[in-house]
Amino acid sequence: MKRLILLFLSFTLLLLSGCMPDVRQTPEEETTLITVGFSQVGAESDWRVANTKSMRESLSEENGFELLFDNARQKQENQFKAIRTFIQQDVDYIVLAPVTETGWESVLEEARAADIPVIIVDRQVEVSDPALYTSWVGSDFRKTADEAVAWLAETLDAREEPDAQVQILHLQGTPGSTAQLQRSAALEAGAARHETWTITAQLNGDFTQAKAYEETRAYLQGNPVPDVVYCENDNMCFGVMQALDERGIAYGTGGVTLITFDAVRTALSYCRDGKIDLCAECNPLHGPRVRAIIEQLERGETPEKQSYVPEQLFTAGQITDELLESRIY
Ligand code: GYE
Repeated sequence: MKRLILLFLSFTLLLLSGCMPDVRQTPEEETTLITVGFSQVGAESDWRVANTKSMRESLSEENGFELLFDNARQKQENQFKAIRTFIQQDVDYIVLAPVTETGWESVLEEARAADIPVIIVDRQVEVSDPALYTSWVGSDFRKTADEAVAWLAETLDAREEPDAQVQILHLQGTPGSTAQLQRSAALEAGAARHETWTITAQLNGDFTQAKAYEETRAYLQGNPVPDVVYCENDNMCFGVMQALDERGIAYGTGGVTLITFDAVRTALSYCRDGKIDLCAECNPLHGPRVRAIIEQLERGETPEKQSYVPEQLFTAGQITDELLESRIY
């Protein structure tokens, strides 16, 4: 493995050459930085921006790392390019936040052949040989989404007419990403269990506000107002709110029920104000966890193969000023 070695040789040379005759010669010092290539999905959402910040802060020079960062702009081929560049640069570790689950075998084989450990963050990779990556850290997407769907079932049951038909509009994230697959599967399973629930449409908002707004706007032009909108992330929920606002359709308390994932501060504050009904948390602060994994590997220890971050659901009553102030994303 390569290390970026900063020898204070030039300093010593200056001393020897007599340029700084009054400064006493220090023993030769060595600073070793661990080089990490990080292939990030993009900057599509507030969650993603917070995730990038967390990674940059943890894998900083101060903490002993040299971070090579690549923004793939939500394209897998850009991630392939970035990883191959990291391999050429002979980095010590590769961190990959994969855009989708499939298609990683070859490039991960190349990293393995170069003897570079790969740590996966956030979404998962589907590979035949799990030894192709060292460790994964992220959310239990299915568990949190099942909890959100259970909340919806309870909320609908508590309505005056629990047997009324429920029309659900479903805003999906990037197709084939773990966050999309598992959040979608939870809702689909919920709909299969409840005869009264109908998913009226599944719109691809690609986890962005702009796309969700466009899709919802077009949908509302030709369809009845849904009872529930299930948004697979906060930014798509903001896009939905924009489209509903434009048509003067009420949402939140007394209007269309809005469910969203991530629970970034802006979404939590809408939730506290009764505009969003449920925020299902997804924690983006993976930087310290990735740093800890690398440090374990440096010590020759074996990190957990998979580690999940703890998360919870929020409704208005649970959102205090202190929570909003202390929320760093
Ligand atoms: O929910 C969304 C982001 O993969 C958990 O990606 C992540 C998702 C997150 O764009 O906001």
